[in-house]
Amino acid sequence: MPTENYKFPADFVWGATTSSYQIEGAVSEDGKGEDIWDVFTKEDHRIFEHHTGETACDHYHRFKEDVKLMKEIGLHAYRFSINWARVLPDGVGEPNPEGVEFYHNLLHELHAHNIEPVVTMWHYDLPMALVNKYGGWGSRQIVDDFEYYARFILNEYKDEVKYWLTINEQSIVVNYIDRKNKLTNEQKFDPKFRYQANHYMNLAHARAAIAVHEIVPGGQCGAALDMAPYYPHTCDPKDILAAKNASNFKNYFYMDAYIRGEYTESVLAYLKRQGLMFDIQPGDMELIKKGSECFDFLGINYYQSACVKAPTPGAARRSKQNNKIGKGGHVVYEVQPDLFEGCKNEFIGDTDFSMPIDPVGLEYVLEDINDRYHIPVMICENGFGAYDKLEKDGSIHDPYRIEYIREHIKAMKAAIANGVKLLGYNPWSTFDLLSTSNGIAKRYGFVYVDRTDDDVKECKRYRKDSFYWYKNVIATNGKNLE
Ligand code: BGP
Repeated sequence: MPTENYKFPADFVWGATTSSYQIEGAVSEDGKGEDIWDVFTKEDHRIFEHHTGETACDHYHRFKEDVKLMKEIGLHAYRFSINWARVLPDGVGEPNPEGVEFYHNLLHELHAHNIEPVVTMWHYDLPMALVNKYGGWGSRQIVDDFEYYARFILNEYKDEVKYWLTINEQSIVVNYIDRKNKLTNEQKFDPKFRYQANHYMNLAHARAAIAVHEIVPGGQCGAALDMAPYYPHTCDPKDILAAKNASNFKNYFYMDAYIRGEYTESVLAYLKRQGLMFDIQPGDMELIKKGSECFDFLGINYYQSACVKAPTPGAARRSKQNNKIGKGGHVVYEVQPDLFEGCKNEFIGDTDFSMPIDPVGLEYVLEDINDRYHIPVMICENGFGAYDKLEKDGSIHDPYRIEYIREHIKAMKAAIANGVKLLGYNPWSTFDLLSTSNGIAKRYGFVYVDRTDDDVKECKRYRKDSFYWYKNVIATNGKNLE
């Protein structure tokens, strides 16, 4: 039977995704503590043209209307994150009752509409209090404090949430350490810092995963990793070796820690050779191993694939940068000295923001993960960022988004046909929200939020064409993709 004729299992979960800072707004209301995004969006203008999440999509005040829209589209699940500093303004210690209540109210609303919550504990927005106290992920103390936070929210919401994701896109936080964190100067110029921070994240994740199993009846724990397959530029064995190196360095290094409870040996050897090795204390690897025994499913955020070749001798280390202006071109490719160098894949096109569009890559990563780890997977993000236009009659025509999601759903069918245990699909994003790189102008949602980067207007919600299309996909359990 051709793979396109395969069906999604009857219990397949169709959902959609957001994250707290990008959607909530109300950044200084009702006792919320400051988080790193509150600070660096203003100070260093980290988001294109100085945009902040002060209002975002005003979800904090409109969550009831938003949950009704989720119900209308037919979502089985909604993935969102808890803002750590909203519930624990100082990162640890005294909780903020109004913040705690906000998430109870949201969860109550979701359950009243029969929508399963999938909750991320930490999606980039670290409390500033912990950065001021000891430099955030730069100190081992964060492992205890993350566990404190995890245990607090698990005890608080254990009867309302079964699916927990500990950390969003750890590999992105590590690879873009200066863009996703508020760093001290010392941290900024310490090349080892990101790998030490990564080790602390693995310890923190392990403590939280153990806590999910201890506290939540029937709790399921995962983490959401950004995932791109790394293709060789040519069949020159040096390019093929570069692609293998990139897969180890960018993907397996993180998955091996979560799922197998160990570090990928070739990556450790490379870090040692480059003078970038981090400190591992006695007991750390035992904890990471124990955490892996509590890891039930892998969340993956899939947007794009990547292409690499043998590194140019002597090329300096740098990370990838897509264009921010939405006009194509302007990509700076990643270089890891003596390991691999990014380059353009001539076989696939890309978005106006230079993200390669590659549905086949989704099938590739899903099957690769299944063959290597035999673990259930939940797609936690996948989506198309574009400039959408609100027409005078309130319609928004986004055929490019429908096309993108349709092709990725076909890839999911093929992966299921090839044995992948796919739990669900949560495209990014439920509503338009603040892009971490491009502000509100780059939109991903099924629901259009009427505001611009300069004028928050009333944030009125409008249904896009993709809203009606996805509704029909869900209603037919992925059968009707037209
Ligand atoms: C993922 C993040 C999301 C979201 C998305 C879109 O990496 O988990 O938080 O930001 O990418 O990317 P961007 O915000 O750069 O447009």
